[in-house]
Amino acid sequence: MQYIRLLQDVLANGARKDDRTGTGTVSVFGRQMRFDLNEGFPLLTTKRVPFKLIVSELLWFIKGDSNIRYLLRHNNNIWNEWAFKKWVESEEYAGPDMTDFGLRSQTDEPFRLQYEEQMELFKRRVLEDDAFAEKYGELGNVYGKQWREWRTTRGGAIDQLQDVIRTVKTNPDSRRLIVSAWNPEDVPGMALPPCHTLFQFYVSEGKLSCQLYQRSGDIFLGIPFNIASYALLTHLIAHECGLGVGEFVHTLGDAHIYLNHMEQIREQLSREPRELPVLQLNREVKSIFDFDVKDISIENYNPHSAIKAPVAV
Ligand code: THF
Repeated sequence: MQYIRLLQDVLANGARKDDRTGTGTVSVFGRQMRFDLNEGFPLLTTKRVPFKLIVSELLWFIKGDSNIRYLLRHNNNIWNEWAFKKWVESEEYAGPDMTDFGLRSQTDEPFRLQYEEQMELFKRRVLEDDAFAEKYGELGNVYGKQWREWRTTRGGAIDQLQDVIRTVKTNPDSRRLIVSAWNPEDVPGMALPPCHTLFQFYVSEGKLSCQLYQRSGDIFLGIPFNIASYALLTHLIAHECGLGVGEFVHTLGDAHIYLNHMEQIREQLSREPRELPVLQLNREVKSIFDFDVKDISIENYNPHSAIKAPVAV
């Protein structure tokens, strides 16, 4: 319901705004959703959201990995475009011109076939060729790196995630339970500076809450993933720390609907939300760093059907 209200809000109050990707958006600034994690797991029911992809992406962040090879091994393709972009813009790439592949593949059918062929070749090479994967599967200092291995000016590294978990255990009343992915020194060299920039934990009456500040949110594709991902992270950390779960508070900066998602949004608005699913964790696993995709599942998830939409690159 909160998500549906956000959609209605943006349609009613949003302004036309152009963006980096050339797609165009309708956007509002500064919104907040709150999800009580005790009322069920916040996975959208007005369209099917691929929960497995959310799990493998989050475990990839938690491992501190920033190479798409891990995602590809889990049949997760949501970060491919970013690595592919670096590859086709490199000196070594000798295939057909892929300039603006994101936009062109939506309108130019012969180009789309070429693009898909090049993307398949790229994926296969990342999976099979170690040296290639190291060079072109790597997204750089994205979430995983900043969470687990923030580089300091003295040449060391900070494991923000490990530190925050330790502090939740030892000093739960702390008001400094923060992980920042926004590293101003790295931002100019990043393909995609972090959208979820900073999150904070809060412990009260034995329950762990989390608030995320997201600077930019793609409401149709990204936000459903982001809500579920941070809700899952909160559950995992609460589990390790022996706490219950409280709320996930989602604060948004530029919250936008891409113009080529409007039809999909209208379809979604015509649907009735259903009962929320329930998260199941393998209780045998104690540390969040030891979870595997098979240890995390969702039950009683009976959503409306999936709705396809192109991702803006
Ligand atoms: N770029 C844009 N334009 N939107 C985003 O949401 C976004 N992300 C990440 C990085 N750049 C972004 C990538 N996250 C999908 C979901 C999350 C993504 C990227 C893509 C997506 O296409 N989801 C489909 C299913 C995909 C599938 O089955 O393979 C869906 O229907 O949900 C924000 O973090």
